[in-house]
Amino acid sequence: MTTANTETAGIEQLRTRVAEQLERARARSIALTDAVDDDDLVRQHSKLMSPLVWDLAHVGNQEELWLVRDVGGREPVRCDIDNLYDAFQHARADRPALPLLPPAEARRYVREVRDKVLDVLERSPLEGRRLEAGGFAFGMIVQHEQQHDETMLATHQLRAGAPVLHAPPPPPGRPLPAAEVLIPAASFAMGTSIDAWALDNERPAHEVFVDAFFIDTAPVTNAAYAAFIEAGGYDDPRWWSERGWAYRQHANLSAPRFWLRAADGWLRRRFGVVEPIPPDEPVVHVCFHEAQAYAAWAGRRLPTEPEWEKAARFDPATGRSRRYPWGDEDPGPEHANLGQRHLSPAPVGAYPAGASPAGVHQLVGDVWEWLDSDFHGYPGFEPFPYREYSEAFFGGDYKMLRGGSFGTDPVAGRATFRNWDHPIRRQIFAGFRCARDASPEELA
Ligand code: AVJ
Ligand code: FE
Repeated sequence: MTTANTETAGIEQLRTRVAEQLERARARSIALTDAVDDDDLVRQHSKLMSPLVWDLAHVGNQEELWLVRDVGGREPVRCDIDNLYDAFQHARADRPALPLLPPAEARRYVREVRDKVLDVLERSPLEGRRLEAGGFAFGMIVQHEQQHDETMLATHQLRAGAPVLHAPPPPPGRPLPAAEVLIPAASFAMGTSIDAWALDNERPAHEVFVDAFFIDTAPVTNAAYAAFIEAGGYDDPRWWSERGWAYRQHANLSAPRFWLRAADGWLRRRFGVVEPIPPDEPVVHVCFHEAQAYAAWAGRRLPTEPEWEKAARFDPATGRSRRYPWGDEDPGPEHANLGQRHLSPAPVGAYPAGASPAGVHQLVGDVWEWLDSDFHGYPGFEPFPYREYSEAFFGGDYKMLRGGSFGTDPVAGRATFRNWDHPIRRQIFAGFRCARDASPEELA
C-alpha cells in the first residue's frame, strides 16, 4: 500500500473502533437502566447520587453538545433541556425535583442523539481540528458515558431491594512473593502528551523525581482492615488526622460502608446480597480519612500520586513509562478486574499477568486507590475542551484516586487516568494500599 492508503486504512480502523466503543458504552448504560422499573429510575436512592434517569439523559446531552452541535455543526436535537442536565447548575441532591425527561422520553432522546452522532462519525475526517484529531471528542464522550456508568453502578449499590445485577465471581487469589517492594529513587515521565484519548488533566508528559520508597504489592485486604477495627482503630484519635477524626465523630464511622456486624464476624451488603466478607479481597467503600488512619495505625502512609504512577508505569529496564503496569497492550481479562465483568474486587494475587515490572499487583482494576495528593494541573496544563471537566476542581477539597475499580471500563483504565473526590466519600468503589519511606540503611 502507498503511504496515503496506509493512512486511510488507519483512519478507517479508528472509525470502526470509535463506533464499537460508543456501542459498548451504550449497551452498558442500557443494561444499568433497564435493570430497574421506571419508578426506580426516577427515584433518588441516595442524596449523594442523581436519579438514574438523570445520568442517562445527561450522557445524551453531553454527547449532543460535543458531537452533534460542535463536531457535527448540526442543529440542536433539543435546545430546551441543556440547563437541566448541566451538572454545574444543579447539585445531585436537587436533581429529582427538576422537570426531568421521564424514562421513555430520556431513552428516545439518547437514541436520537446517537443516530445523529453515527452520521457525524461517518463524515468526520478524524484528523485536522484538535477536537477531531485521533477521534478525541468521540473518545472523550465514550469515557464520559463510561464514567457515568460507574456512577450508576454506585447508585445500584446504594439502592435498597432485591438484587437486579448479576455477574460471575472474580478469579481466585494467589499468594504473592512479597508484601512490599522498593521503588528506587529516579525521575520518570508522568502524564502523557501522545495518548490520543488522554484527557486534559493527564497532559502534558513531564519528568518528576521520586525519592526511593516502598509500596505494598497489593491493596489492603478486608482481613487486614478488620484487624484495624478489632484493634480499636476507629476509637483512637492518634491514628486520624484532625479533620479525619472530626469526620469520624460527626458521621459516627465504625467500619467501611455496607459492612454489617454479625454474631461471629462481619457481613456486607453488595448489590442487594448480604454475604460474609471475603478476607482476601481489597477493602472497598472506605473514605480517604479511613485509609489514612489505617495506614498510620500500620506504621505506614498512603502513596502520593507521583509515587503511584511511577509504581504503575515506570520500566527500569528501558527508562520509559508504560501505558499500563503490564506494558502498552490494552487490558484483557487476564490483566485486570475492569469493566463490570465481576461485581466485586478480586482477591489479592488474582492477576499475576497484570503486575508491574517491580512486582506490584492490581494497580489497575479492583478498587480505586486513595492517594495523599490534592488535585492540580500538571506544569503546562491547558484546559481542553472545557474548564468544567478538570480545571474547575483544581485546588478544591479533593483527594486523588488512581487505577480504576471493577466498575471502571478499560477505556478509562490507562495508568495516566486521574480521578478525584471529596475525602469523606465512601459510596465510590475505593480502597487503598500503603507505602513508606525507605531508610538510609535499607538503601545502603
Ligand atoms: C472524574 C469521576 C470525578 O463523575 O464527577 C463526569 C467525571 N465529569 N461528568 C465525575 C465526570 C463530568 C467525574 N470524575
Ligand atoms: Fe457528566
